[in-house]
Amino acid sequence: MADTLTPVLTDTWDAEKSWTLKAYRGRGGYRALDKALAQEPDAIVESVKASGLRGRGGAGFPTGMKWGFLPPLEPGKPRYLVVNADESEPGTCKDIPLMMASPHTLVEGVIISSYAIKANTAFIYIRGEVLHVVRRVQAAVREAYEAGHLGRDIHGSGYDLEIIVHTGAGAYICGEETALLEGLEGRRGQPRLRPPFPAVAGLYASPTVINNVESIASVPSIVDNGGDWFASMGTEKSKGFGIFSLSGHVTRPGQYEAPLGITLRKLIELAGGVRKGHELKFWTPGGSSTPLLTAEHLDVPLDFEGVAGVGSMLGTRALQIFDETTCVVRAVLRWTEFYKHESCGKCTPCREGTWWLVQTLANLEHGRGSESDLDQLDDVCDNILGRSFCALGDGAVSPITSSIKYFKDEYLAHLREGGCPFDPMKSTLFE
Ligand code: L3W
Ligand code: SF4
Repeated sequence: MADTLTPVLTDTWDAEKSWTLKAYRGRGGYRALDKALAQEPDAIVESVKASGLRGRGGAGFPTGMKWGFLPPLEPGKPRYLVVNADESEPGTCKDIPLMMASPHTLVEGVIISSYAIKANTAFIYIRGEVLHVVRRVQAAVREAYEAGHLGRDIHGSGYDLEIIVHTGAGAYICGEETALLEGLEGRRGQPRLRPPFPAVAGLYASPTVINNVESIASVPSIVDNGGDWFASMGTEKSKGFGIFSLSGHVTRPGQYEAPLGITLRKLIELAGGVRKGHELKFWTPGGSSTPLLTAEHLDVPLDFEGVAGVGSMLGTRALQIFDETTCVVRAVLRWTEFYKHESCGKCTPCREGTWWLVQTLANLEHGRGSESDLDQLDDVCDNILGRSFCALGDGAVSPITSSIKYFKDEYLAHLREGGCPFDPMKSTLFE
């Protein structure tokens, strides 16, 4: 059982000026790039396949396999690499700290990955609100150009690469890969029909690999240490390490990098425990789009299979911890308001359904509920789940259906007591 931290990506986050090229080189940065450029691109794809790395953006799709889906090179059809740095899943806080503390890990990952998939242009799509992150990544890209790590004839290898840092306009849906591509092409961010998947027809209808920041940032360590090294950590089908972001009612919230398969019990222990005098009530394994779990799931291995086995998803490893002072209906209402606001409006079940979900939950929370509300929640969730155009709709119903599964009594108490039975003065969560 994995029970220790494995700081690889987070190792030097606390070092002085960790984000500079000088600091990055001082700890061996851009060494992996030399190793990569000395190999054939396909050999790097094989190493990434051998590592077992699975996408760190939520879905866990095998990275090497995704790279392998690219069709053969064709004249006039460039290949692109796009980094999804649109982190905005509620509770997810790993890509932004990574880009702030160690942007060159991402830049080096982009260069190696672009070389591996034979792309000469790469985009880093960062959500527009985090201007400090945009500036930090832009500065790292500039430094990399000046040092000859980017541009023409990188390290004398004959390989050319341009990186373009693009800022989004702050829509959660642009984290969905095809909506992101629409945004990059200058259109309104709404999902496209898949297939074709981006690997076949992505940016400007060309073959495109889209990966999450953490996935791409993991590539230099794989090239430097070998695919077997990465695969020696984690579990049978969920290899390697990942950044778990703990937030909410723990003593020391923050990012904890550990092998996949570690348990929440262990992570909470490493984070100094649930805040003093309180106990765990519920938590999300991978942000609010993944069904809630409870204290009975403290020993579930946090890998793709373990979490799926108890009816949830590992997602982005955004562990939001809630103690017994939290009203589950209120927390779920807050998340549902987010989904309603972020629904792109393209399909009816999500656009209309999230509106109805907010109304019904708000009625329950604020003492306007009626006996039919639970059935109505059930019915609307049923009409969204599996009937929406993209994963946002499915994600929106996850906190509702799972909270009713584990905390139906609390919903009924809202009806019985004519509103929220929790004393808001005791809860610090929503201050
Ligand atoms: C080629 C095929 N490529 C699949 C590729 C596909 C994509 C990747 C995964 O949603 C989840 C979502 C959120 N040929 C392919 C193929 N691919 N089959 O593999 O695809 P998919 O459809 O499984 O997932 P997705 O659309 O990438 C991601 C959940 O993650 N999530 C994350 C949210 C985070 C944010 C954020 O912070 N911005 O949105 C949390 O749980 O709900 O279920 O690349 O092209 N045959
Ligand atoms: Fe847009 Fe929601 Fe439909 Fe996705 S599910 S396409 S976000 S309306």
